[in-house]
Amino acid sequence: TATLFAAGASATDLPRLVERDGRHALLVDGKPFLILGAQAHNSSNYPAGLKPVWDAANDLKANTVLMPVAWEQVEAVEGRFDFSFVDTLVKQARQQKKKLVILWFGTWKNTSAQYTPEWVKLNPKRFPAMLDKDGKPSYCLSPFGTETLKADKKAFVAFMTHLKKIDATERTVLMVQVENEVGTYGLVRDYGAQAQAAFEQPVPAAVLARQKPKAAASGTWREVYGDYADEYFHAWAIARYIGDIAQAGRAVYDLPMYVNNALRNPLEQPPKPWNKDFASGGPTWDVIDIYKAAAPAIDIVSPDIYAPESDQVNANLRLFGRPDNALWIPEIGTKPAYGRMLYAMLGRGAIGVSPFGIDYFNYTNHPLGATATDKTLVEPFERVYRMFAPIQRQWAQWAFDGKTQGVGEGDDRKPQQLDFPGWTAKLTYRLGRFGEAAWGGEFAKPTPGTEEPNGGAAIAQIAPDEFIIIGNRVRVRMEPAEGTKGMMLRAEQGRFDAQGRWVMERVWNGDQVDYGLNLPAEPMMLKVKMGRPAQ
Ligand code: N0T
Repeated sequence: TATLFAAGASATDLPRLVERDGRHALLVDGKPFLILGAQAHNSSNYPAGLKPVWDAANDLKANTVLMPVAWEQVEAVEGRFDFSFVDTLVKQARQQKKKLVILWFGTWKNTSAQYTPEWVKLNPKRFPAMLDKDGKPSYCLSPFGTETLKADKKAFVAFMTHLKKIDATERTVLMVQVENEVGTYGLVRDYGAQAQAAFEQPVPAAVLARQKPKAAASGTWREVYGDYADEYFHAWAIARYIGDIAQAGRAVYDLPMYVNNALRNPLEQPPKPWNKDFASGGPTWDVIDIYKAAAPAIDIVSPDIYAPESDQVNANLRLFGRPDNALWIPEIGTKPAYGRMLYAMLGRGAIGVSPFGIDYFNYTNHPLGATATDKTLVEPFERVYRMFAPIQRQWAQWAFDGKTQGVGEGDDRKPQQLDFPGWTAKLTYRLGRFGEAAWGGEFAKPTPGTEEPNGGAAIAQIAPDEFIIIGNRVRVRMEPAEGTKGMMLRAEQGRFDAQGRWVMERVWNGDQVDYGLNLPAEPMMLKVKMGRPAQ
């Protein structure tokens, strides 16, 4: 793999996404990069809002900050652009040694028009809303508003042009999110004249080729997709709109671009037709193919995870991480329960993750996130970031090579298993030093501190018989794959130094390895050597 990125890669190469064997990497300076992100609160996109963001991001040990830039802020007066905040943001990010992901809050922010400039808000004739069946305007701007599209695109292109001007040599900005959590609540699609006319047209071939027809192989949206026609059509209309904006921006400055999604329930299988239960037309997992077909300039459809139940989180990781869609989690709630799920995300080869509201601004989005606005806010995430930060590039490379896996403790507290070529990792939770329930008394009781699930591990197979294990509050037992013989030979606790060399701090044996590797409350990094007896 050393040669893979050698050709032509230099420090000023554009960040870009690559795929190999169904796995993904974000290449920065030609090498895989792991985004250990921190997303600011929504209204922190002003110079005075930045310090509490840097402070929190630094406490978290994040390498990247996700920050909105709003249409209302850069084009308050039509045609007059002001990118002074972008200048301040990029300059301070460099001082703070942080990369940036910029979120373009334009036509839609959580589906609404609240971030559009006043001249857009006050001119519904020129910038029309979606209409319901009775012709009543919705709160949501229509994806068929040709003037809206033109105006948003013009502002976005101006923004990307500016970004190129200030960042083409340093590349502080890694990616751009186009709009935020799009779709429409309460209305399945636009019933305006233009929308209706398009709805009655045949489904475009590009969509047919990707999104499996349900009723007929071709025809109108209703004919092909039956009860799903309205929401699929709306997804197509919005995706096309965003894809158009993204494409125009990339023509100027070709950064990776993505959309984020306020999720539908991933456990509803098969997904039922829309019933006001999520934002119709948003990039939910079941319409990823429509987004791919209608918005080829969008690289990734990504989940914003605000349901902390482990089966919800795992289902979303499975549904959004695909050979044609890199796993990238631009938002997770800051409730401590999400902390352990970072092991699952990074183990599964995500290009990155970012808790939302890593910001000491005096505001909390509880119950989506934590109530804390001080250092305790970042602790559940810092604990894991701390372990990955020193090996971020190495981990991204291992993940891209398919060598990593990971899990967070399930809400059911049950054992889990990760299968690697030749070896199996068995993970158990809530165990004390011995975990021998049969001995009774204290032995039968779970370890204090494990009342709530808070364990997990991420494991990389760095050689056929060698593993790096990062985890906490878990017992990891490495075993030979079924039908083979083998054993653990040596477990070293340690770390990698700045040159990427392993520094052994102690050898684990005795109590620390009885019944398995007993990873304590605070995360540890172990290098484990396995072996097979001579035949
Ligand atoms: C998020 C954030 C911010 C199971 C909420 C989450 C951010 C946006 N929206 O603080 O507004 O800009 O992307 C929506 C969560 C839906 C509720 C799910 C309950």
